[in-house]
Amino acid sequence: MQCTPEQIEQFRTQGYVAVPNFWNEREVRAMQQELEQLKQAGKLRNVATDGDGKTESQSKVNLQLCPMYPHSDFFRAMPFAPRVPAAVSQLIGDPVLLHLDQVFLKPGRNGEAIGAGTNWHQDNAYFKIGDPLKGTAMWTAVHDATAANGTMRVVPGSFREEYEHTRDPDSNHHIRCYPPEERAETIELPAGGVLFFAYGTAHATGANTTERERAGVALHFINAEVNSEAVGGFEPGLRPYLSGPQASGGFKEHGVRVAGTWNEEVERVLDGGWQRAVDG
Ligand SMILES: O=C(O)CCC(=O)C(=O)O
Repeated sequence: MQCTPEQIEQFRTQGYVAVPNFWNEREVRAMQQELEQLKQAGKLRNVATDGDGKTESQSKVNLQLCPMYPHSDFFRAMPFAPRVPAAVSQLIGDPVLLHLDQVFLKPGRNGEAIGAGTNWHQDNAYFKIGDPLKGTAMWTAVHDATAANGTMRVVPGSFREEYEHTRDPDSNHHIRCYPPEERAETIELPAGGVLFFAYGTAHATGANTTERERAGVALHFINAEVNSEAVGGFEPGLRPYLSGPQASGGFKEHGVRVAGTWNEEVERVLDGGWQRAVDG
């Protein structure tokens, strides 16, 4: 996987770049199957609240699992798929570390209940690195992501600005900001497409107004230069090096070699082997 010079330029000047067809059809199907198993195992929690930041909403549902890797060997392997560090290192430079993994799933409309979006924020309001282009999220559309089902919106160039964040009353733990929404772009992506956006890029997702669920897997990466500054995410010793001389294929951080297992994991999940991956 190589980003084109135009894609790299867009990331550096606008703070985001969309790459359709990043994952193939088998990989997408395996993601959907593994998520279904995690959902059925009760691992995803509704983080949407009724406007007080505390009371779990019965009418809005924003299901989140963070982190994912302790619950799924499949999702643990995803950032080690060779095209991931290859693309990320072109955007933020080597060495690349995985900083956090999580999933947000918005169920389809079900009676009164609706899949809820995640309000505007800059990831750097959590992570606080000095150069907001030295960290990037890689958001994978696990299902086709459209305006109607609340796909990602971003404010181009917003990594140059720092917005004030306050507690998000619609979530039990998030913070939010109020960026200039009139500048926002809506990023529609077919399933398997990814959106890279820098830690400083203001972004939000909307409500899912369709009948079908929609999920996004968000992997966050930093350049090793900012490892000691970055707060939140995995504890520093548990942030796997994915490139550079300290990369051990996950052995140092996970105690097992994870690099090289992605294709096997995809086939295992497609064969119905989820029981070995989901704990508890
Ligand atoms: O998928 C979503 O709803 C939000 C994802 C997100 O905001 C993030 O990864 O920072």
